[in-house]
Amino acid sequence: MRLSPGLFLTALLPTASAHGRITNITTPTGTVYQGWDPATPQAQLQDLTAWRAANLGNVYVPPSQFNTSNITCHFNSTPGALHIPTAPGDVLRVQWNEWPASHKGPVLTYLATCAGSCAGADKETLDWVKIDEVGWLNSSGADVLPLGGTWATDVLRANGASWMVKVPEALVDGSYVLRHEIIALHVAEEVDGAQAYPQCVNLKVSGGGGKDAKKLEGGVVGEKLYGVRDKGVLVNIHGNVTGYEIPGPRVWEHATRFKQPNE
Ligand SMILES: *[C@@H]1O[C@H](CO)[C@@H](O)[C@H](O)[C@H]1NC(C)=O
Ligand SMILES: *[C@@H]1O[C@H](CO)[C@@H](O)[C@H](O)[C@H]1NC(C)=O
Ligand SMILES: *[C@@H]1O[C@H](CO)[C@@H](O)[C@H](O)[C@H]1NC(C)=O
Ligand SMILES: *[C@@H]1O[C@H](CO)[C@@H](O)[C@H](O)[C@H]1NC(C)=O
Ligand SMILES: *[C@@H]1O[C@H](CO)[C@@H](O)[C@H](O)[C@H]1NC(C)=O
Ligand SMILES: [Cu+2]
Repeated sequence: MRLSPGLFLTALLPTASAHGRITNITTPTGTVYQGWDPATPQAQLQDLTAWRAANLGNVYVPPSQFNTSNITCHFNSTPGALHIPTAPGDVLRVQWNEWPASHKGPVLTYLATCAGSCAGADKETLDWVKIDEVGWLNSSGADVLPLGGTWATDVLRANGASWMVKVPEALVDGSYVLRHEIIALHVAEEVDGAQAYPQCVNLKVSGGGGKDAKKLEGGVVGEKLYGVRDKGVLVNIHGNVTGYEIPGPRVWEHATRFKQPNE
C-alpha cells in the first residue's frame, strides 16, 4: 500500500494495511479450490491448483518488475501441482480476500497453454493470451473524492470481491494456466506507482474438442505484457477520468467473456 498525500482518509480504513490475493475459485458444480495463501506455515503446505509465490502481505508487483518473470504469477512463483477440472464455457467464480475502494483499476484475465501438465510449466516461457478485460466504465461517482469514476474494481467490490471468468467456449481441450490480475492505479501517476496483483491457477479443460475448437495463439511472455510507461500503467486517475487504455495485448478473438453482475 502506497498512498499519495491526498489519500490520507483512505489510509485510515481497515483495508489500508492489506492488499489482495485470490482465496478460492469455485466451479459451476460448486467445488471450491483454495487459492495460495502466502502466510501458510511450511508444515501446512498442501498441493494446490494455485501457484505459490513470495507475496507475503498480499503485496503487489511494481512496474519496475514488469520486465521480469515476477509479473507472470507474482514474486518467485512456482506452479501449482494440481489442476481445476473444467470445460469450455464453464464460468469460474474467482474470489479475492478483499479489495480496497481506493485501489481502482482494471481487472484482466489471461490463459497460457502448458505443454503437458502445468505442474511443470516454465513461467519464463508461458505465452499469455488475454481472454477478458474491464477497465474504466464511466464517470459516475467522479465527484466522490479522492478518486472518482467507476472502474472494474468497483464492479468486483460490488460482487463481494469476486469476478466471474468464462473458459472460452471455443477453447481446445488441454492444460492451461489461468492468470487473473488486478492493476491498482491510485498512485499510477508516479513512475513505478501502479500496482499489479497477478494470481495464477492451473486448469485442466476437457469435454470440448469439437472440430472447431481453437488453440490459443498470439500469446506473449509475461515480461512482454506491460511496459513501465504504457498509457494504462503510467496514468493519472485523480479527478474526472473520461477514458482509459487497458494495458497488455488484445483480447483473444475467440474469447467469450462473461458480463459481471453489477457491470
Ligand atoms: C527492468 O526495468 C527497470 C526499470 O523499470 C530497470 O531498472 C531494470 O534494469 C530492468 N531489468 C531488466 C532485466 O531489463
Ligand atoms: C523477483 O523478485 C525477487 C524479489 O524482489 C527478486 O529477488 C528476483 O530477482 C526477481 N526475479 C527476477 C527474475 O527478476
Ligand atoms: C472463499 O473465500 C472467501 C473470501 O476470503 C471466504 O469468505 C470463504 O470462506 C472462502 N470459501 C472457502 C470454501 O474457502
Ligand atoms: C465528469 O465528466 C463527464 C464528461 O465530461 C461529465 O458529464 C460529468 O458531469 C463530470 N462529472 C463531474 C463530477 O465533474
Ligand atoms: C457506471 O457503471 C456502473 C457499473 O457498470 C453502472 O452500475 C452505472 O449505472 C454506470 N453509471 C452510468 C451513469 O452509466
Ligand atoms: Cu494496497
